[in-house]
Amino acid sequence: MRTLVISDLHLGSRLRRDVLRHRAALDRLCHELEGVDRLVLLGDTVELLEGRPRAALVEAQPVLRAIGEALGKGGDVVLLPGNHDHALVRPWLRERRARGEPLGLAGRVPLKSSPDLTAIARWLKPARVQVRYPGAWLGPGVYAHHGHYLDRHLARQPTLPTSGATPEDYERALGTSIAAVGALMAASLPPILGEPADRIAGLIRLAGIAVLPLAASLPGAPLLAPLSAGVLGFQFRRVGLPAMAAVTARLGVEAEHVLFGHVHRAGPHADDDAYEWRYRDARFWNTGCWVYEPLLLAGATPPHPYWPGGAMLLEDGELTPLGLLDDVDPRALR
Ligand SMILES: [Mn+2]
Repeated sequence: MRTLVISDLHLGSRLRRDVLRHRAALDRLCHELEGVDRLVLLGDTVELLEGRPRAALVEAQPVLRAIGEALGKGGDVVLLPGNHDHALVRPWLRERRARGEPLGLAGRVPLKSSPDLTAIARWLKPARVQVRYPGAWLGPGVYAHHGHYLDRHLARQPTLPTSGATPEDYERALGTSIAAVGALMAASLPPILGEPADRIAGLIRLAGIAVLPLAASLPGAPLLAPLSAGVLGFQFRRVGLPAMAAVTARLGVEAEHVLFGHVHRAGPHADDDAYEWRYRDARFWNTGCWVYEPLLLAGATPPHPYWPGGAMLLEDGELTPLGLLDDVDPRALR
């Protein structure tokens, strides 16, 4: 069985950074899906956080239809919401909380638990869709999670228990700190690189993990230096990977491989120290994203950890990182 894992499509992005709206990128993905049995959409599939969820869903629809068709009748989709499409599982989370049912590591979310979830599953036909939250086991010892829980370790909120934690602990106030930091920066910083403030806020949101530790020492500090791929990469290694390791340890995830997205940085990359991508017996893998972010990619050529089109192939328990858009003309991606 061949499983392809992709993350952070951000379909319906207001600034049109989602590369799958472009034919060349969508064709490349669909071509790959023809040889795939199961597609895992590892969170932030639809951009519902930018205040225009209806428009985002309208723009996502043709992309999801194409994906479903490429997978075909025998194909499976495992959809895991992240922080940008968290609204898809919120009604289900509320109901569980009201009933006092614990969330667990890989709950199965009924497709009918929200109208948008029902619609997304319909668009992905004829592929079969299941929704899991907050994570999913993709095979023995292979755990996948969007990765947004790691934000809680960066926000330095003293609300997590000191040892051990449940998904409920992570769900509490999820995302509010990140949103607050983004708004603060957008409001307090002058435009840089000729980019409007909301562009910067968007970038901060997507790279929130890397900027947060710096944000703590702001406000007013120049953002120009932090917003480069090199510094983001450094921040990610210094704080992002340990934070993801902390999440899996606190939740008691016993996996040989942990896949996540969220931070948009594929890895381990050729230049990365593989040792840093391990914690105890687990290896960590980041799928990368499907967003073209000019501020991070100025002058860059693939392979590059922030280049869109990252994917992980899982087959016979082996994981292989792929850069599906590395050979596509960059002009067709923006
Ligand atoms: Mn995310």
